[in-house]
Amino acid sequence: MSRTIIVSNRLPTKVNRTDEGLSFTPSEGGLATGLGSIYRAEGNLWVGWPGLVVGDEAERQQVTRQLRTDSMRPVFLTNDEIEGFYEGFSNGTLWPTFHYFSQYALYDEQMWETYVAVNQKFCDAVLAVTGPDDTIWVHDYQLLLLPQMLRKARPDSSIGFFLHIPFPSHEIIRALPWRAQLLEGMLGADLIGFHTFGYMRHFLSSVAQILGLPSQHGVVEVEHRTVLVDSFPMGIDYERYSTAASSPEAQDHVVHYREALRDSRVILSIDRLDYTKGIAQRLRAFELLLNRYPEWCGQVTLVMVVVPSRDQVEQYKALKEEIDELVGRINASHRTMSWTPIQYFYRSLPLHELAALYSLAEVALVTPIRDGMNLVAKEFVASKADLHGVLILSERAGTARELSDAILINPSDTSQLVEALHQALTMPENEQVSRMTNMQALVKKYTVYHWANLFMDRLAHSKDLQNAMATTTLDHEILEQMLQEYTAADKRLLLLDYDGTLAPFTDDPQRATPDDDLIQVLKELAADPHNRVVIISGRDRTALQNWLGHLPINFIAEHGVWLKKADSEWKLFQTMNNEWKAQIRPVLEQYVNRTTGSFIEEKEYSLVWHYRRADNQQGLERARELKSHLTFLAANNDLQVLDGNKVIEIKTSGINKGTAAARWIAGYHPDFIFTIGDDRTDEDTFRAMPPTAYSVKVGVMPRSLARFHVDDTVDVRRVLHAMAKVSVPAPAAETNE
Ligand code: GDG
Repeated sequence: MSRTIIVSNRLPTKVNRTDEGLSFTPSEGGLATGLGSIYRAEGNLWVGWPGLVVGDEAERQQVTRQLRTDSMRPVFLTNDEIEGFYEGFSNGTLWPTFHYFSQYALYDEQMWETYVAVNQKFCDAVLAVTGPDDTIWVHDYQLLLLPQMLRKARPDSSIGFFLHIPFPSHEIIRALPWRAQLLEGMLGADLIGFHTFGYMRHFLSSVAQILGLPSQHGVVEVEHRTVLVDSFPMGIDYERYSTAASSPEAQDHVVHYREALRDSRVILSIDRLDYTKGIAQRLRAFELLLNRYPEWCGQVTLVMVVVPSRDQVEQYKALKEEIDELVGRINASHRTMSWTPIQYFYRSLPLHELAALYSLAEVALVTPIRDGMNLVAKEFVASKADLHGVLILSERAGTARELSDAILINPSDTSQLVEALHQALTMPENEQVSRMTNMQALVKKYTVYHWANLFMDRLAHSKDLQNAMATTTLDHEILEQMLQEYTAADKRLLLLDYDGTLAPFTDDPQRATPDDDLIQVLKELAADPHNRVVIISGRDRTALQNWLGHLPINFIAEHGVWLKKADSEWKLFQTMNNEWKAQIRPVLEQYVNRTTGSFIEEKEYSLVWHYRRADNQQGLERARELKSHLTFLAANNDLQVLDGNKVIEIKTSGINKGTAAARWIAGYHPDFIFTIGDDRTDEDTFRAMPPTAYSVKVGVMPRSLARFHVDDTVDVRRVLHAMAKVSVPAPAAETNE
């Protein structure tokens, strides 16, 4: 049975040492919730560190036993490993670099070595509990090398990777001494996911510039393997937050807070302590608001929750001091007997208290300097049952790409932040409701469950894509097998592409005339009464007629527009039907699901995907991807894909080599098919073939829908001659010669 294994640095349960022994606390994090239904399903597992150094063997066994009851497998780390791998390379090198704080990044070879060793430790732990058919989903920056390590051990496994933090510009990544190894590590996956299109673009650009691997429509070719790269904005468990906010427990807290705050209006700020979150900048903006708009003094309170995090690291200690100082100064200079400007909590709150704050706050101030996504913004939106409330959101949080109805600000622009606060506090109710309605619809639809399902679907798709494009060398053994089938067959169809297949390319296409050897071999093949030789080309019919028209062979010219049988005249190919819509529509729906704001229009002979209302960049990228996806699917369906103004239209009428080849198969009923070609238009032919056909791709890049490949036109001739040799010319043809 194929299982799914989730791997992340931390397990969704934290083990603590207490006076009574070990305690196990389930994590309330978004990832744990979103993946809960996956890792707890029959046979599935979550592999990770339990958050505590456990050296004692008996204790390790206890932890392992306990976690096993909830589908988890611990990876135990030593103090040195936590220092070098987690606090060191992960949080001291990668975290600052990926958040554009390169000035904080440590470049320490020892830490790197520990990072490699711990990734290997995770790899061993995963391999110990998985089989080759299992699907493995690796998470986040602590495990960038793991996909490649797993790939080496399990070349055919389905491996996904998701990065929860930003992927920065190539200019930042290139500063890392280990940049190539890190990118190669990630490329071990079959699917690499990011929160936004921008991160995905940065990654692809780094892969191109650092590793020299180009990409097309988010597909990177790595050693004959395709890796899909895509954006999957992570959502939240909407119900959980909307229910928590209106629960009696949360509402009790609301009453309690309201009493303490009297009539003061609440601006809310919630983060883990981190220099990426812009906490100090936010405090300065609040101070400036009170100075610039003194009418808010006594009227608004900033409720600020800072969750302790990484406080052993130097920058975090310094940040904590800075925040303490700022809060102290602002409170001291503005407070009155009945009003404290900032209510500051340096601790983690239970969910219901957090929900109470979301419910109570009129304004959420989410202004990170950099943030992969930021779930607090989405949780605030989900908590607003009455649709009142304003979200102020940094344009540098991944969420900003989706929540365009928030007041978007540049977190470095304190003055703009002050104006945004003033605007939020004075925003008319109807505007609040209208903005919140749009944001809620989005957060409700694109939940964390939607995110996880989408990722798993795409991972399966990436495997299908790889399998569909794998070819085998047409070696001596296969050739012998083919010749046996050829000899035994009664009605053989040979579909032969011309340029790049029968004839090598020339600088001037008009000079690619057939040589004597080619004419001879075609003649021999055509002379066998069991054979139908069809030249299937993009060339116009005149050239084909002039060069090969004197042979008793058949033609498909201009990619299927013109057809000619050996004994008759040129004819136009034409059909019109709508059966394809049932197949194409689900594909468009998939793109609607993945592209907020896009929609489908159905016309009599066409389907149209509109993306005018989608995020500009994402819309463009998805359009390119959809176009390529449809081109891939549409070929055998008599369709045409048109790239219009913010629309992609698919309509009946396209004719290609595949449709023309299919007509030959339907009319002739061959019991042996050989088809050979070198370019993208020949993929249409390959796609139209039954699985038993000998379809052969010519070229050094062997990825194709064909079953086999040969290197060049010399090989093509070798195969044709071998077939001609075992062909039996018709007696009449012999006497006529
Ligand atoms: C990383 C990326 C990306 C906060 N305070 C309390 C509390 N929280 C919860 C929030 C929210 C979570 O913590 C914070 O999530 P974020 O997304 O805001 O940030 P990171 O922890 O840095 O997460 C980030 C995320 O991964 C997912 O991919 O969005 O960009 O940096 O869920 O509610 N929860 C409780 N008490 C608190 O005091 N119970």
